[in-house]
Formats: sequence, C-alpha cells, structure tokens
Amino acid sequence: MRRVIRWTDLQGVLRIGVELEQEGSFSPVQGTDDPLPVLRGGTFEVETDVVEATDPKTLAFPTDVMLRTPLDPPEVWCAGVTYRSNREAAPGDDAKPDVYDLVYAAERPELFLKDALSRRTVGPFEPIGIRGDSVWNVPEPEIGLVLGERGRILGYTIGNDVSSREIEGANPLYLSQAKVYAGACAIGPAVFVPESEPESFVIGMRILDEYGVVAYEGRTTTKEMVRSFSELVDWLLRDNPVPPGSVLLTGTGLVPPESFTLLPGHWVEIHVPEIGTLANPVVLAGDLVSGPDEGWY
Ligand code: DO4
Ligand code: MG
Repeated sequence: MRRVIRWTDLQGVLRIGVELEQEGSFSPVQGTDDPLPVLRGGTFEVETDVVEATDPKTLAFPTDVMLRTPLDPPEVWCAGVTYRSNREAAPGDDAKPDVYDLVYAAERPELFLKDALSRRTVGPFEPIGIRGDSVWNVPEPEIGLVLGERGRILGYTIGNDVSSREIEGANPLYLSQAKVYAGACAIGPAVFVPESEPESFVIGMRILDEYGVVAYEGRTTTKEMVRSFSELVDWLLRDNPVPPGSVLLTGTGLVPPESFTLLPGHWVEIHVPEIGTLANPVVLAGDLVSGPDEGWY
C-alpha cells in the first residue's frame, strides 16, 4: 500500500481507497470509512472495482470521484520556524533578536493548536479562507504527519497552514487569531504510507491569480529543516494527550515576498511528488462561516 485517499461517489457515499499495485489506481476498502485502522497496518478487504486517477502524479480524478480529506483529524497541530533561514545571523550581526530568532535557536520548538474536530480544515478543491480583517495573508505549504498511538508516524500528507501575516506581525499574542479561523487549514489529497522513513520531501507551491496567471511559484525541501519530524512529535506529546489520527504540520520553508498577499479568486497548488497535489481556491473566511441554523453556534 502506497497512498490512502477518501472520496465521495455520486451517491454521496464516503469511501476509502488504497493504492495497492498500479500507481493512481485505488481499491475501495470494504465496510468502513475510517482510514485509521488501515493506516495502522491492520487487515482489510478491498473491492474489485478500482477508481483510477486521470493523473496519478497530482491525483486528479474523473468528476464522479470527489476527493475528501484523507482523514478527519480530531486535532491539527502546527510547528513553526522549523526551516533554515536567514535568521542564522551573519558574523558581526548584532541586531536585537526577535521572538522568531529566539525560537529558531531554542531547544523547545514553537507548537500551536490549529484546529480541533476538523471545523476549520478542508480537503482538496474545497475553498480555503483568508480573514476579512487582514490585508496580508499567505498560504504555508507544509508536510503533515499523521499520528497514531504514542505519536507513531502512520503516514504523511500535505497541509496548508493559511495565515494572516498582518495579524501575526502586529503582536505575537495575536497568533491564534492569525492562524485559527474558518478555512485556515487544508490537508490532502492522500496519506503517503512509505515502507521506511523517507529521507526528505520536495515541496512545490504555485499560486494562480483570478486570471490563471502564476502569481507566485517556489520550491523547497525538508532537507532545509532545522528540526527532525520525530523531535517535533516528541515535544508535542510532552504532557499532552494528542488523540490518534491527529495531524502535525511541520512548518513552512516557502515564504512569498512581502509584496504578495492571497486574495479571493486565487488558486493555491501544493505539490509533493510522493503524495500528490493539494489544490484549493481562496475565498473570504466569512463566506465559510455557517449561520445559526447550521447548529454550531
Ligand atoms: O509563529 C509563526 C508561525 C510559524 C509557522 O507557522 C511556520 O513556520 O510554518
Ligand atoms: Mg506554518
């Protein structure tokens, strides 16, 4: 088994698919829509009527296969300031370190809760949100670790830690408001389950504007990380009961220039070859907040 996806069929039934032999060909798992037992390596039966991706690299599917989040994480956590950066002061640089410099050099990493019960987390092709009270917003393409019991890494997905740079920059105490709101997180399109721990991942991001013109393009690799995945999981689990199936996003190494902001109508694509492409349109977060009739308020 290489990758695990979930999709809804034309009847609206949620299915799990496992990529067994042929790349891009997913066999539906019988009798469950919970991917955790599959990710834990348990036994499962599959049906013979496979679904085939039209593009196995990105995981684009025919229109009758609507990809969903590969799982519904009970919690999504994020690590921050995890990539090598120009914060490594040049010799003789005596500028006063800010909170980012301090956490970059510290033993304890930055960790924060991004979402619980998947209220703010969307899947492939679903809209991500930018805050209406912020004029500087960015996507943050990150590798997501799918955690099992005692923090065992069950697989890897792509995450987008959509953030308001304006609110985060105004005061570090505003971090939750910069990071936690409707549509602020996307995960998918698959969970990659390697046979052994991967050495690294290459992460590419492309943002198209409302005319389909490339507004930003960049690439990085997890080789640029200054902390290991297992170190981040260790810190997350200290005195902290993180439920199995939770996802830890491991920080961004791709930062668009200060002149760039995400806008409604933009389209964000994050590609990791082993996993696929996570693509999402951008809307105002307020448009994703359901009204009193929806039962959450
Ligand atoms: O506090 C800043 C947020 C850092 C972050 O989310 C990242 O580095 O990805
Ligand atoms: Mg981030």
